[in-house]
Amino acid sequence: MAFPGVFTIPRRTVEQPAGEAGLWAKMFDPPNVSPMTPELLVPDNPVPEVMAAAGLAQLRKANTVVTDLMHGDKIPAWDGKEIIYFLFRQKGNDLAKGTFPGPTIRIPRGAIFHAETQGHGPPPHTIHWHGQEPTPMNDGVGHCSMEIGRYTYQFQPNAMGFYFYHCHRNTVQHFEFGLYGALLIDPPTAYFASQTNPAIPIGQVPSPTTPGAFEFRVQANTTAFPQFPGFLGGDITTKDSLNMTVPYDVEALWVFDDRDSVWSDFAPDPRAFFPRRGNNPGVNDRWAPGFFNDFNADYWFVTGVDSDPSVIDPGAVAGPGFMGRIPPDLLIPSGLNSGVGRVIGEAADRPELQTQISINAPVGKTVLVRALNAAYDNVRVTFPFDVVVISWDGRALGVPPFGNYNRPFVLPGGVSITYSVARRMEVLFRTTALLIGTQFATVEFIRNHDGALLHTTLIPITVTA
Ligand SMILES: [Cu+2]
Repeated sequence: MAFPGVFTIPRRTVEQPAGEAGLWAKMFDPPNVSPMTPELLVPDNPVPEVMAAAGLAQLRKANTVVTDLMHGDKIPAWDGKEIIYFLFRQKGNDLAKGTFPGPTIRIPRGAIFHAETQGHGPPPHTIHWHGQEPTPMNDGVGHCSMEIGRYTYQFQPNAMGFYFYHCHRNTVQHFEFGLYGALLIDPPTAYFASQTNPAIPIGQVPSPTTPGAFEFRVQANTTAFPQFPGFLGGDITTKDSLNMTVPYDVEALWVFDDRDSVWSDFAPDPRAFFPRRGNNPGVNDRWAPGFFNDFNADYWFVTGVDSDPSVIDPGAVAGPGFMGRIPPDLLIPSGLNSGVGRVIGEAADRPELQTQISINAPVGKTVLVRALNAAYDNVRVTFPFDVVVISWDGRALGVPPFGNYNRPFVLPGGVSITYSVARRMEVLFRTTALLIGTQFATVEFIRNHDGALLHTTLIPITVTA
């Protein structure tokens, strides 16, 4: 399809210095200085009585991450193909070049959060905190906030939930190249547990039902689903309350992604084909099909792990038409499961406290699956048994202040749910003896413009006696 070209946007591609030519296409009006960080708020906990009780009233920087925004790192895919990534590298991250996806950041609701960032431009980068409500300068939207150099983002999350952070400069490319990570807003008392006992993982809260115990809790209204023990209902309008939360035993993070290796191949030298026609880049050029204006996924991932089709079909090659599978028993290392502080001490060696990708749980556990679509295309997710959808797009269903307008629901086994890029879904299920064995959740990647099924990946769910 040809566009008439009458609706051009008056913008320019900026020439770059020798040696940086064409670094990452579409770099309009790049900044050359970093803005001053506005007046810093103390990264502190808004529950002073809790802090005082813990002897932590003077604690500082507890809710701060230090992160680099990297670009140009190569990671081989399942068949050895080297794909270029943009990556977050957090201080304390064992992997020197950063990780794909970025480390999960957990923040207690209401805590003032700081991200001390350093860009390594060009190209410029930002961090957008999707689903949060920072001030405009801290919102991380390209041209409207920090883009380059050093900057300290700060915000105070007001609602528990499942969010994510990503670069919002040249978003389609930078997000697509992997510059994103999960952002979990835990119950407000999560801070108390992790700061009073380093053996307690970030995110756990003092149990409201079992004195002296600590547990993970997620906001959910499971009034209609008594299979999940420990639910605390009631009025959640009271700040810092654990009402309308339920404990979970196992946490899994599924991040669906796809890559077009042609985009990767041309990223370092987009001028090899840009512009194809015209003489005024960004104004009268006509992009040739098959490059940055035309996304054709040929590699697929779940939480950074290859959906490897060769384990099913040894003759598989990269591209649509093959089914892949991720390995069983995959854990996200604890060091990447908390951007705010680390799981240290004995907790770091306890796999049951770490976030899973493929699921492995004994009978009698509550399993929470957080599933983000970070792919360019839509995904269609199907569980092999009934699950309860407790949140959509990051916020719990059926809880105040909008609980009258929605509610959690059962997604029956074998029935699929489809969602588009940036959307999140959280489900709960309880492991019973009927589920013993290994089953698979299926995730189908659906091409946006025509609904074609491009790739199916299988995620193992193992339940043991
Ligand atoms: Cu970026």
